[in-house]
Amino acid sequence: MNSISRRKFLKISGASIALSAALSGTAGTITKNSSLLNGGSAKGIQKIPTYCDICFWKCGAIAYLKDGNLWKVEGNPEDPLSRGRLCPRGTGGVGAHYDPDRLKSPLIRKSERGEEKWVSVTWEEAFDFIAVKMKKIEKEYGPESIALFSHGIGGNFFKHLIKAYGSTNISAPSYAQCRGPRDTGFKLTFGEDVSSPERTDIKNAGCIVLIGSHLGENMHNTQVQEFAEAIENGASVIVVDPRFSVAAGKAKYYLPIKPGTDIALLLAWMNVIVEEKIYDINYINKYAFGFEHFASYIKQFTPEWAYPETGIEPDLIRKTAYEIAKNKPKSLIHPGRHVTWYGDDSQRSRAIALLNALVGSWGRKGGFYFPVSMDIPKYPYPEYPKSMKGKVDNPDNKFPFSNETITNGIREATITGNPYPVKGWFVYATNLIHALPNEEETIKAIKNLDLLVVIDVIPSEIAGWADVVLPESVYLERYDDLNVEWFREPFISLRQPAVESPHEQKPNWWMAKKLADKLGLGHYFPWNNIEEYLDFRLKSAGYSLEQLKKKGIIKGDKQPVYFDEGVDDTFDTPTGKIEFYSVQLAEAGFDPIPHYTKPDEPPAGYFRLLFGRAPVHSFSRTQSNRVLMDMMNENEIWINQNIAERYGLVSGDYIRLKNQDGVVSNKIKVKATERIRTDCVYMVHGFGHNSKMLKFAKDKGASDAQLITNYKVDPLMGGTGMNVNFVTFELEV
Ligand SMILES: Nc1nc2c(c(=O)[nH]1)N[C@H]1C(S)=C(S)[C@@H](COP(=O)(O)OP(=O)(O)OC[C@H]3O[C@@H](n4cnc5c(=O)[nH]c(N)nc54)[C@H](O)[C@@H]3O)O[C@H]1N2
Ligand SMILES: Nc1nc2c(c(=O)[nH]1)N[C@H]1C(S)=C(S)[C@@H](COP(=O)(O)OP(=O)(O)OC[C@H]3O[C@@H](n4cnc5c(=O)[nH]c(N)nc54)[C@H](O)[C@@H]3O)O[C@H]1N2
Ligand code: SF4
Ligand SMILES: [Mo]
Repeated sequence: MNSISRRKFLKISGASIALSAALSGTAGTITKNSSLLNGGSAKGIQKIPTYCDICFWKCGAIAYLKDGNLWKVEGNPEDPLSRGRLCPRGTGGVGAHYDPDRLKSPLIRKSERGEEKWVSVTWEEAFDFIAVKMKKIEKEYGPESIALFSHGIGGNFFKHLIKAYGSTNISAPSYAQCRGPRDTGFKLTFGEDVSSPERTDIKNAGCIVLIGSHLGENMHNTQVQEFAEAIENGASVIVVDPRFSVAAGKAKYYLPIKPGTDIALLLAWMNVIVEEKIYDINYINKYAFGFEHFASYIKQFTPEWAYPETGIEPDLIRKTAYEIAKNKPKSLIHPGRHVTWYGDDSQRSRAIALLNALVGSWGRKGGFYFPVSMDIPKYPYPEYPKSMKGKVDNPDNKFPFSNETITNGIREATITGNPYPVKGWFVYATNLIHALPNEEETIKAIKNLDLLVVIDVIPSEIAGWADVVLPESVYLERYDDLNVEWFREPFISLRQPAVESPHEQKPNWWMAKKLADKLGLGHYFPWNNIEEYLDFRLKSAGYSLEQLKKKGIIKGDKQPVYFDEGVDDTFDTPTGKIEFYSVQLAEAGFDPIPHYTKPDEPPAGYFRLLFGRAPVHSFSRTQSNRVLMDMMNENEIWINQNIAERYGLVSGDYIRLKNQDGVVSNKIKVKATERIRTDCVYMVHGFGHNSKMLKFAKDKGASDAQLITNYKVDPLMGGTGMNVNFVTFELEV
């Protein structure tokens, strides 16, 4: 870790300790009972290993209790993902437990949907209400008419419940609004996707190319640590981003690309590498299918051709192509993660996959390793009922290369009733109002429902639309399913409670089990409590819960992860090779080799709206966390300095943004900067809450989601490209 980020980490842990100390002084007024679970005495320091849930990376953590009160959370040194260090968000995790705006008891709606008027009910009443509605929906429409949206491992028991009920309509925005096109592009090329945590061997790379993926603001912990390590070891970094990101500050080459033109750059890079025969010739001879075809196609896409498209000078395109080729095979063109940008995202991801193939990085040290895991059997549940109707999200296989359920497909079916009606939604740990593009469509779908159940920890916007809200214990207060990780070394980790929930909140497994009983599905939850479930799974692999509780981690034996170490070098594609030419794409009517289309230009006076992450926040889930808000309590709109001057704006002014469809944002603070191109603006995602019950987070900053009324659907897999909205400035606030 470089010195700047190390300082930042220290500053942040200092801040959270101070704040949590202050909070624990008043803990009695905030929480019913913060007392120690895993020991008798409430005196002194207790350490309880668990794993983090401020995002879904699942870093191993240690929760510290001081005199029975939650004090701080640090990295678990035993854990291969955190390597003893949490990111700033994970360190601020204590704020989730102490948040005074938390949901406290189950709620049932008492007026119109979305008005946020509730009666507080008992768990029994809430489950009775839900079960009656579910049975009615099942009788009228069939069990498939209940869908589940769920993000993160906490959703596992609800997934099990919904499958037991007879529906496979289960989806998360982490697919069609996030990594879906990347998975499709890589699978079409190599026969496998890059999974999560990504199989990127960042720490061993000699050259790292970041296309958008803004590591350092995107704080996926292991990747950021490995990125710092690679830089210390002298790796050269190439950053392609319309905005000078934190990562760009570490780059040898920074390419301020015109938004939406990355495919042109990728084609030009591949043109140089192929024409000058600086690719990995042995690797290509051994593994490639359709290379000749590809090589003749790529001839036309010279750096001179790409220059007017991308704004990147031919000389710089050549220099960076040489840099990428020179470091082969330790040249890692990062696949990105949030890649739903312009609707041609699977093809852009395929171009990234092909560039990696040219330099032979797939399966090689410093490129992409093959992740391994421990073999922990699943719980032997009874078989799920078979659905005759199948899934609702992708009628007639409209998106032939989708590998998971498409959130927006379920939403569309809920609006249209095709291919069959969807009448009930369960929403677990995903704030669909902020996560799906076009809020109006989401609300339209919700209005067609007979039942909306939201399981959350705070009164999020989606909870505001619910019929029933179920308050969950935060991750520091509960067990979850085992994390059987796929990584460069095999390990399992445990989430276990460090403190009790302060009010009526309950863990997901308990809710799913109770509801199963009400629905006559108790036999799908044959264990009495989650400890019994976890212990059963662990014992069937020769371990025990007692053993895992001690350190929170059990590691397996080292296994080969590169081709050189003996990993099977076959590819699960139709040809068994790396597909430079894809017959299956051609047969389905798509470009067999990635093709570039010009992005739409912003209308006069408008700027393309770009968005991304801030190091101290996760999505729209941390703006009520007082520790993290202490570090950043609103977002800003990045505007190019010259553009700002033209509008008479200086940093610190407040404006509103108006998009192409006339939607106007909350007021947002201006950041006038040279660090962004003149044709786009940038803001951090997740702010601008409007739920009335989010007393603290409400109206702090503006919401990108609200302005994303337009989206372009990826024809291969149904993902929603969201970087296709334009905004202008309203100076009167
Ligand atoms: N702190 C923090 N870290 C997180 C998360 C979080 O919420 N908070 N979320 C996690 C999750 S789930 C994900 S998916 C990742 C997302 O993180 P990434 O995958 O890194 O997200 P991107 O959308 O690739 O990155 C946004 C960057 O892309 C740039 N960009 C926008 N348009 C273009 C373009 O047309 N071309 C190019 N080359 N660049 C462009 C933007 O300027 C911005 O710098 O972050 C993960 N890490
Ligand atoms: N406009 C826009 N849309 C996006 C993105 C973007 O950058 N901009 N990013 C996309 C990406 S990359 C992704 S991965 C998705 C992420 O999408 P989501 O995962 O849906 O992210 P959030 O909007 O933060 O919703 C998380 C919800 O979970 C709740 N929650 C937090 N902890 C718990 C818990 O312990 N239990 C329960 N039950 N609930 C909990 C939070 O309060 C919040 O309401 O969004 C996608 N959509
Ligand atoms: S990356 Fe940060 S927020 Fe995500 S799990 Fe790890 S420590 Fe927690
Ligand atoms: Mo994501």
